[in-house]
Amino acid sequence: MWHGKKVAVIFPTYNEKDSIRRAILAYYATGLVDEVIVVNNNAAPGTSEEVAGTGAREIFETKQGYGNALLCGIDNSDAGLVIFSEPDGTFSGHDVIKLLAYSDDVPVVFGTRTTREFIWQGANMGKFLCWGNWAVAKMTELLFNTTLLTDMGCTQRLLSREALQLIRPHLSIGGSHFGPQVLLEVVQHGIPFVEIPMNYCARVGESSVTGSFWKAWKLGWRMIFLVLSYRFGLIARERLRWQEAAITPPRARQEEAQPSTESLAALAREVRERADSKSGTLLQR
Ligand SMILES: Nc1nc2c(ncn2[C@@H]2O[C@H](COP(=O)(O)OP(=O)(O)OP(=O)(O)O)[C@@H](O)[C@H]2O)c(=O)[nH]1
Ligand SMILES: [Mg+2]
Repeated sequence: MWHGKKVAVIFPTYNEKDSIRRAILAYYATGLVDEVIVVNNNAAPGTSEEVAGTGAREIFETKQGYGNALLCGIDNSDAGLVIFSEPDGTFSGHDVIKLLAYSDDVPVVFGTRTTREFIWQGANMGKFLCWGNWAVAKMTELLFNTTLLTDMGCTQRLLSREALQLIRPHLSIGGSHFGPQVLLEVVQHGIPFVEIPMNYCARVGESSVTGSFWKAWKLGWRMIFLVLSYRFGLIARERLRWQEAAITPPRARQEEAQPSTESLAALAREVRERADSKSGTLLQR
């Protein structure tokens, strides 16, 4: 739970049998996650056995692809805050609190894996992937004149239910470039967002997408083509913009909940008094 909102994590799974159990437990161990939804996308044999007993809810999507798996998870969740992630050991449950902290201010929080201090040894984030993701993100930022972006391919992110409801009818990509489509729909709907660094670790097991140079190269060009298609209206659709949808943004809700100066002063006094009495007790000892 986060400020009265249910928190769900969606883990699509295809080839993460050896890491999924640990990932689920790590996210639950934060004490902030109410539900982990595992979307079994014709996953490796033995995956269900690893999920059993962790408390996660396993659902099945037979249509192959990262996007299809995520869409199935979204449609089967009623949480107020939904975190997309991967159970391959690359992301850390520790970052859940960072995503949630920013969700107080914005309805969408994207992760970035291009901050040097957060890239761990053995992570699949060499120069080609790092600069490639950065370049496509910068291209998007410039073409849409939007908020700072530094990673087009980070799959750990948080979306509020309101943001998801707005963009859901527009999400159509079943494959790996579903992630960039979510980002572009958020931008096109004018939904406020921020991008924050995520810890990025070595993958457990074989990567089936960005582990191969040529697959990553192809995905890169597909992302560029997608960005250009959005920018030049090839995917023109009527969209209800965030502001027109009259959804109370989280920041406004925060402002409403701002305590008065008087009550803040009383609180500060109380904290000071408590600190004074505590140090008095220590001195007496
Ligand atoms: N390859 C593949 N992945 C799928 C499929 N359905 C869901 N996924 C999920 O998509 C995510 C990305 O696949 P990975 O093999 O981790 O690819 P990767 O090379 O690590 O790619 P990135 O995580 O984007 O860097 C994983 O969480 C998979 O579980 C599918 O049909 N094929
Ligand atoms: Mg991965």
